[in-house]
Amino acid sequence: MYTTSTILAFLGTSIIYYVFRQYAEYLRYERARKSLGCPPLSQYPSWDPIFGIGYVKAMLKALKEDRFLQFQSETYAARGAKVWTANFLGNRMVYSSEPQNMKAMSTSHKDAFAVEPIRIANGAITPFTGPGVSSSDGAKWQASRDLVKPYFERGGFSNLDRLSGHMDRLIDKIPRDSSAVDMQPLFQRWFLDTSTDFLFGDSINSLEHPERDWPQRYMMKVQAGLRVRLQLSSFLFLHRDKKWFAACKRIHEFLDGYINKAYQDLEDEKNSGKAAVYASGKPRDDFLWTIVKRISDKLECRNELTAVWIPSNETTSIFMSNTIYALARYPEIVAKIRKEVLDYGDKPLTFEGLRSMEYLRWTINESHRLYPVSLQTVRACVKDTALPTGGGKDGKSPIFCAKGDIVHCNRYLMHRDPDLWGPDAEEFRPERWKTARPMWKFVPFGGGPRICPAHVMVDTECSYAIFRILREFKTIEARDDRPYTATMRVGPSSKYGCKVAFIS
Ligand code: HEM
Ligand SMILES: *[C@@H]1O[C@H](CO)[C@@H](O)[C@H](O)[C@H]1NC(C)=O
Ligand SMILES: CC(=O)N[C@H]1CO[C@H](CO)[C@@H](O)[C@@H]1O
Repeated sequence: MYTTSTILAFLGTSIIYYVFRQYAEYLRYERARKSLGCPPLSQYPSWDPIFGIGYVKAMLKALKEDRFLQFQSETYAARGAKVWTANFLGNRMVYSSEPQNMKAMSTSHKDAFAVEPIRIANGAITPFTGPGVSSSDGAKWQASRDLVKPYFERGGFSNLDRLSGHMDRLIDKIPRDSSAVDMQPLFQRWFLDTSTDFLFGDSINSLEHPERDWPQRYMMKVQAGLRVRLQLSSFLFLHRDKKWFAACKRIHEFLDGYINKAYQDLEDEKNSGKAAVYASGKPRDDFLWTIVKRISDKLECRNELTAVWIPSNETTSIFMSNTIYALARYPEIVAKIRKEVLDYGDKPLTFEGLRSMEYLRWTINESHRLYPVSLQTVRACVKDTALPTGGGKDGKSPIFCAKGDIVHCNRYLMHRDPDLWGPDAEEFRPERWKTARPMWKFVPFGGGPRICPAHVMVDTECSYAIFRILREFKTIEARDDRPYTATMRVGPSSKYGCKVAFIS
């Protein structure tokens, strides 16, 4: 039997040990900070120095009330600083909205930062996927990056033919009688169709068969669970959602169907000496096909596939939906793009043709600026370092990032910062791109060696969609008066969708 006094003695020793360890860690932090010449960071106030419950609760509340974007602006504004720190469940978070820090973290200081510790090492995502291009560092990352690169380069430049059939089906779904339509789910299905086509060489065709979008619905469950798990971090054991594990399994089975077929095609190609083709007779050239030729392990193949598939739902489709949402509110911008579209005439639409439409490209950039699909670049700091700016009273001193800190570079705030864009920063005004030289204050796709490999593809697909829609319709009308309300899934998306009418 334990007596009360042994229990008390045990508790007492644990507390003393804890306090000592915290104190030693504090001294180490302070010494390293001073040796790098960094002033202390502005801090989110908290009554609980151990878990930072106050901050955690404020964030969860904002998420629940669909006020996460406002929460970003407010927490920064309340600190009166572009860099600050907070305790989140015992982890030190560093937040920055300074372009120079985004640049340093992505380029010159990139070796002091990593993604594996926050995505893989703690087991957060491993029930679903292993290391792939978006979740690994170092040599493993480089190998995966090389593997996916040729695919995205080719995909971005030459897929207009492949897009056209899916686009025809999307346009067919738009009412011709000026009645309202919610474009958000249509774009999501369009994107599911194009991405399964590009990734696996076989489209789900959910625009014609809406019930077939189940992989996205399961993926949604998987992603919601992943987000919880990534946030729980050291408290991962609390997450035991059976439905989540079941959803992972369904997605694995879905992907394995394609993977098995690809290995079978490869085998047949070897045996027959004839190149694998699609039902249409065209040679196979999808993403999966390029990777099965280089990876013989099925599981590894699936990891590479999911690493590309994870960022693919709700990115391009939400971006397109946001762009149409904005256009529906600016008829004069629509008129200018439509003029470019009509001036292009009937000649076959090419990648270069799309690139030549200046106003359309300005509009695309303006949409990325105001509605960035990815809010922040997040990395774990793996060795003590100083990022260039945002610290001290004048906000110009370097800032200290200690090993173990989780550093967030916020692009949403940067993209709307009047100090960087002028007083009309919040306005949707494509003309600003006539003179804007964005550099690191505009990084919708990140930058440096880890820049989104799909960035050319995304802009091409979005310009293509707008071109085709505006060749068909004269104007777009908003059919929803509520202000844009972002709800957080992978990134922010419009809570009320994108209800508009197209007028021919
Ligand atoms: C509007 C659409 C999209 C936006 C705004 C976007 C943005 C981003 C951003 C900000 C990053 C992080 C860059 C960094 O860490 O510095 C990223 C990484 C990545 N994105 Fe995208 N993305 C989009 C669509 C896509 C699509 C459609 C795919 C795939 C089909 C994709 C695949 C990836 C991959 C694989 C990475 C990881 C790259 C690496 O770590 O080396 N993205 N994206
Ligand atoms: C759009 O932004 C990119 C940076 O992502 C920039 O390189 C490009 O020049 C901009 N395009 C136009 C037309 O201003
Ligand atoms: C996070 C996520 O998975 N989002 C969407 C994926 O696509 C479907 C539509 O097929 C949406 O309903 C999800 O919200």
